[in-house]
Amino acid sequence: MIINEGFKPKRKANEKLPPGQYEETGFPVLSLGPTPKIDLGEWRLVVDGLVEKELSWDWKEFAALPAEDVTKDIHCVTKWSKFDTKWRGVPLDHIMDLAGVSPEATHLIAHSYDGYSTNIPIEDIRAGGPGKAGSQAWVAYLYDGKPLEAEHGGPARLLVPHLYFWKSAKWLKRLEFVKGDKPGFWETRGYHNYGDPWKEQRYTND
Ligand SMILES: Nc1nc2c(c(=O)[nH]1)N[C@H]1C(S)=C(S)[C@@H](COP(=O)(O)O)O[C@H]1N2
Ligand SMILES: [Mo]
Repeated sequence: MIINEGFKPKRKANEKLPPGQYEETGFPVLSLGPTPKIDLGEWRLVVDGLVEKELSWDWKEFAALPAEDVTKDIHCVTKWSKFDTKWRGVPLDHIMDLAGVSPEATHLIAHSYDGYSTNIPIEDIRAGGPGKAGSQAWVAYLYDGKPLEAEHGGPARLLVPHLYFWKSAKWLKRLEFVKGDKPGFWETRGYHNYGDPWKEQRYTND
C-alpha cells in the first residue's frame, strides 16, 4: 500500500508530455556512429575556455565531486519522451563555480569523445534559470543506480532535461565556455539552436 501518495503533486502523464511527443517506456539509443569505448583509466573531463582556472579531472577525481540524485523526464526530438528517469551527476553550476567561469561567457559548448558537440546558453545550465529552481544540468554517470551504459553515454554524459535530448551530449570529454554562440553537430544540420520541447523547437525555423 502506498501511503501519503496524495501529498506528492504529480503531473498527470498527458501534462508531462510536450506537444507532438509520445511516452516511451524503453530507452532508445540514438547515436551518430559506433559507441566509443572509453577506458576509465584513460577517461578525462576538461573544463576550459573563458574560465579563471582550467580543470582536468581523471575518473577518480571526478567521481569524488559532490553529486546529486535527480529524477527527470527526457524528450527526444524523434518524438519519444521518457518519464521519471533516474540519474546521479555533478551539477553544472558546481563545475562552473570550481572553474570560475567568466561573466563574459554566454554559452557552454559540450564536446564528446565521438566528435559530437552541442551548444547551450549559460543561463540554461545555471541553477535557477529557465529550467526552474535548483540545478538544471548535470554531468551524469549513474543511471537507475548503475554505471551509465556505454551506449547511453557512459562513462559520463551531459543531462539537460529541459531541452531536447540531443543537447545531452553523451561520452562527454570537454566543457568549453565561450563568448558568442557556436552551434554544434545537430544545430548546424537543420535542428533548432535552442530546442525547447514545450515550444516544439525541433527544426531551425520553429
Ligand atoms: N556524443 C554524442 N552525444 C549524443 C548523441 C551522439 O550521437 N553523440 N546523440 C544525441 C541525440 S540525437 C539524442 S536523442 C540523445 C540520445 O541519448 P540515448 O542514446 O541515451 O537515448 O543523445 C544525444 N547525445
Ligand atoms: Mo535525438
